[in-house]
Amino acid sequence: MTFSQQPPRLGNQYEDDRALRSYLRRALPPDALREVEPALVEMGELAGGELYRTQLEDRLSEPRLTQWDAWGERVDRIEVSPLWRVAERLAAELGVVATAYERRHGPHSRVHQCALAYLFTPSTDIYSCPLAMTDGAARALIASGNKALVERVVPHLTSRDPREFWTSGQWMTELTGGSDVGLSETVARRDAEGVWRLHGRKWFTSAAASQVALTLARPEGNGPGGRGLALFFVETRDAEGRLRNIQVNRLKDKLGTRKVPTAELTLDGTPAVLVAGTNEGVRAIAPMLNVTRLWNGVSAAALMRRGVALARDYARRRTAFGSTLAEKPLHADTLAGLPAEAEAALHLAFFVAELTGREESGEGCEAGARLLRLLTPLMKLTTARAAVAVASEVLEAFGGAGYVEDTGLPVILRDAQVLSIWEGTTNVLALDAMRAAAKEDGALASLDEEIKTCARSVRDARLARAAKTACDAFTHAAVWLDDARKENQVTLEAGARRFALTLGRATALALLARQAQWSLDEECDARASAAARRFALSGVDLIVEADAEDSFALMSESQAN
Ligand code: MFK
Repeated sequence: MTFSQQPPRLGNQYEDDRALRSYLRRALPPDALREVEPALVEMGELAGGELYRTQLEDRLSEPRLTQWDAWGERVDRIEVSPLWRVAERLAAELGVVATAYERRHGPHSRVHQCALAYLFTPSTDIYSCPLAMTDGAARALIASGNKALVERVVPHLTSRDPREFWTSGQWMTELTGGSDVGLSETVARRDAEGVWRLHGRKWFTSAAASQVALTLARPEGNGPGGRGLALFFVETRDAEGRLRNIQVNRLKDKLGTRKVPTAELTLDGTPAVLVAGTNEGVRAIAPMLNVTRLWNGVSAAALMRRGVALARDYARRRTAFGSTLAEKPLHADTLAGLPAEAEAALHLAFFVAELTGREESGEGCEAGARLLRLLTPLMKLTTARAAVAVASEVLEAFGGAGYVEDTGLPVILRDAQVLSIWEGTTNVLALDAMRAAAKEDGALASLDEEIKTCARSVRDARLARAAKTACDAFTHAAVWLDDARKENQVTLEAGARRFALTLGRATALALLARQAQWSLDEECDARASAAARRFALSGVDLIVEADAEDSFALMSESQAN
């Protein structure tokens, strides 16, 4: 008989997710969990069923830009893929943004919303991008205190009615670069009627098909740098559906996120509304960045979980050398590191969601706000790096099939790769975290206390060793920071990434250990404990005394140095 290989299959992605369900049982009050669970079961069913099937069928379709109509009129119409059209409707109806603003469960609403996003994301080919920016725009507008915009725009961004629902873009990156936003060259001028008009080029505008966008521009006469920029709100089309003095020059040809219509735009007198003052635009857009960074972390955990679910299922079906892959010690050992990373990322991202929810519902405190400011970049960079590594290993777990496009597997790696690039690269966020640690008095001490509190909740002896790894890694990083601050700026900056990753991984481990003890006690389940112990062996303390001079020497390749 000819051998025939079975593809991996997915079940209900909520019901099958032991780590998510266990976390929600611990983190949510029982009545809140009872109320939100039906929506999560529904989303899990869609994600493992209809949406997943549509995703595989829709694999080859990509957004299309039509610049001219048949009669020579410039139209710049972007059509998104069929999967994205379904995703837009479902996202509105199922409240993937709205849940966080309806606040049915007070501070827990963010956790509820992130759980929906976590289930929705892996089956919708990064439709999480426009949703993240929409959520971020709602947050930034609310934080701005601009009553007129809040009343007119936020109800659309947070609507459950697909006919009313708007998504928002986040137009920041220009030709001058995506990290040093203060170099932006787009100029804002007031016309004779007093309307602000934007002139410039935006070089990397994700989800360009959105109805509205938040963007930065320099009011004429302002000084240089981020402080001279202002935050503007743009409605992309007029009542007839024509773009408002915006040209879509082309869509980017990217490695991944191929369903996301990322565009290069020219703004040629685009009317815009000032959101919050004529300067300090970077500060004004920061609430948006923090929300999109939270989505980034939730998406990283979600993509890892998807890869793990597929690789595990396949390992039970695939037979080679006389047994299934799941029965092979080396395969099991290799795969074990992946759920450990995914589970740790889940706890880190959802802890930031908890802190965010507390802030948003007015139940936060100053210490919580400082911790959130420090942990957001740490969480984003830590989970993103893990997602790239896990996605790569997932593909290898399938052998050659993982390298073949119509299995639907390679896209996981390509899409994961963006997570460590957009919304701040690993290095930019490591430096941001370093600045936050210096500026936010007591943030590091609060993080230390959080890690120690988690460790103190652990009683199981083997788990306690894992928790100690987290505490020791934090202490080593803190000692390194003190020494590096005394030494010089070069040492400090050169080590920022190792410092940030050590803090991020130590926090993730401590949170996972706390969950694992709870799971041992309340669920008699040792799997979270196994994940924590495995994670503790997988590089938590990354601090080393690397010589910055060596690094600069290695930058040069020529004979003469
Ligand atoms: C899967 C879902 C994922 C989501 C999809 C998203 C797709 C979107 C695609 C994109 O748009 S990618 C482009 C995103 N771009 C970035 O993330 C920018 C990366 N660069 C940085 O984050 C830089 O650190 C930064 C631009 C902020 C540096 O600019 P500046 O001009 O040097 O600002 P500075 O001096 O650091 O900060 C100015 C003020 O803002 C300071 O406050 P004060 O004026 O009170 O001193 C900062 O403390 C504050 N600030 C900066 N970042 C903050 C913040 N406050 C709170 N939170 C932050 N994150």
